[in-house]
Amino acid sequence: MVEKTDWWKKSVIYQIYPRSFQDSNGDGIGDIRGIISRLDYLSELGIDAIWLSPVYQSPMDDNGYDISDYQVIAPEFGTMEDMDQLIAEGRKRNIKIVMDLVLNHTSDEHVWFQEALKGEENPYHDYYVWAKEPNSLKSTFSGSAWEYVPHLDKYYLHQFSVKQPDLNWKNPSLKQEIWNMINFWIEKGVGGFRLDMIDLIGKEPEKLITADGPTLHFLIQELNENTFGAYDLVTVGETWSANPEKAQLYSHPDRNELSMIFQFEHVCLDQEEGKEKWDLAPLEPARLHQVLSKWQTELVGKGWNSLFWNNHDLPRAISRFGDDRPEFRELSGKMLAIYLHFMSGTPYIYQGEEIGMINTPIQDIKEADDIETRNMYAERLEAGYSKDEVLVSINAKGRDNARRPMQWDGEKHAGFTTGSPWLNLNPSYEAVNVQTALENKESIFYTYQRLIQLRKTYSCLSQGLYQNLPTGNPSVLAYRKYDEADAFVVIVNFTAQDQPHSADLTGNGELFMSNYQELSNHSNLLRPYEARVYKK
Ligand code: TEU
Ligand code: CA
Repeated sequence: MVEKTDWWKKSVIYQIYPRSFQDSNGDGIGDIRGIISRLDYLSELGIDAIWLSPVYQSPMDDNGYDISDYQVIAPEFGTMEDMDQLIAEGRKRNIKIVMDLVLNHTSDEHVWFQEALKGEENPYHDYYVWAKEPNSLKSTFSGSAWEYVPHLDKYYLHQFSVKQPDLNWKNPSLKQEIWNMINFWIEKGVGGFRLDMIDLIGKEPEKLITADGPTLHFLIQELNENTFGAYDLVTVGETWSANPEKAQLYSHPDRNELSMIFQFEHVCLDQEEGKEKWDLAPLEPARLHQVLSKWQTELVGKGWNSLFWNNHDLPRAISRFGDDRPEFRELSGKMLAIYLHFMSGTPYIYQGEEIGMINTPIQDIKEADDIETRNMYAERLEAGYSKDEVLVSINAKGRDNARRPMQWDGEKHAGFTTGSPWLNLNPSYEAVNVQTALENKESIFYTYQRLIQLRKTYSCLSQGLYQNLPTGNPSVLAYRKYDEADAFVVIVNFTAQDQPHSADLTGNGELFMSNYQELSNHSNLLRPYEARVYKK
């Protein structure tokens, strides 16, 4: 048993979507050698680990979240030697590589599923979930969660695309093969794992149970015991169904399950209650603050938070929570960073968030790549929605918004590729790119760089206590963060207008950080998207 240092409690983790980060061979698709070429940039930003979205062999039906071989690198991303070099080059820069594990399902092109199709007597048949008749379970990617196989006269379960058959975690041989695969990656020297849709592996579909099945935590403890539990690794579970009570079950250190989870309550507030993310509703800043405050107070000493605005499935934070008009893009981007990064937990930065990349509206579904978007579009048109209505939803919440190639400089294709990019770039790249950001000391990049540095200087940021502060104005959000050594007050304006707030929130501290260069002499009025941090 290796000594646990909990290094990840003081770390900031950067997520890379490999297809869109940096192409190195001109085929228009990002790859591992491209990532290696950008490690010095990530080192300058100051991050401690990279969460690498899947790079395994895949038919790319869901851009790699449909794995056909967990121990082979997809040729469009490179080779296993490239992967070994990424781990080694990362280590030289104190950057760990956190692999993305998709354990709820495989690709239908995985050899296990190809064997399973051969018949019930095949030893791999019950690696998957079969039924004589479908029930009412729906796929996240539209339609039924059951697909009929004529020559077997039965259905298999797929909670995602038809090409992503669900694995059967009741099968001991399947579990052993998964454990062996994870240990293969641990032996390679990775820094940890992100576990895709891990709250689904205890599924009991015949009872219409998908998330939070009765065996879920037993399966995760068993997984921990047979793989990463003996090492000083970070593990983060993707759990859309989590609330703070469940989060304690996953992340309380005494339970030997995971380091932390991604909860998604704060990114489900700008949709109609009980409906889908596509059914848009205005976000109320006070509601967002109430949710994040709850997560800050209910895990203290009982588990660990992750902190994020973005990932490869979510729209760009500035477009969603801030304001992507040119006059407010940088201001609101810095405000969002400051508001989130003084909170307790492990922050995650999604590629391009640190330079303020924004959403990329489309005018026609032909411009969309993502299977979730394309399936929803067809389903909603079938249900009578107009094209315009559905495109409004896609432009607000579609996953392609996060997958537009990284903007490195103002040259052709923003330096992402010398070929033709697999997905068109956001047109803002001539002004919004890494090179411009590095040259401008007032850019969002340097706000993130400073916040990452502050996390290492003041343990109050990563694990101090949190106290919500009423401001007398629902558009002004504030909290106090403190420990025995330091105390900070963070106060932000979530709107494009001046906003007054109740006097003396600052506990007569000194102004420590702001997203405005010129200081205001109003102690109880915030300018548009103004963020201020006071320190006592
Ligand atoms: O995501 C699970 C998931 O449900 C979201 O992707 C979904 O798109 C939701 O509507 C949020 O936008 C994980 C991966 O992150 C995602 O990329 C995969 O497509 C999915 O699982 C299947 O592996
Ligand atoms: Ca490439």
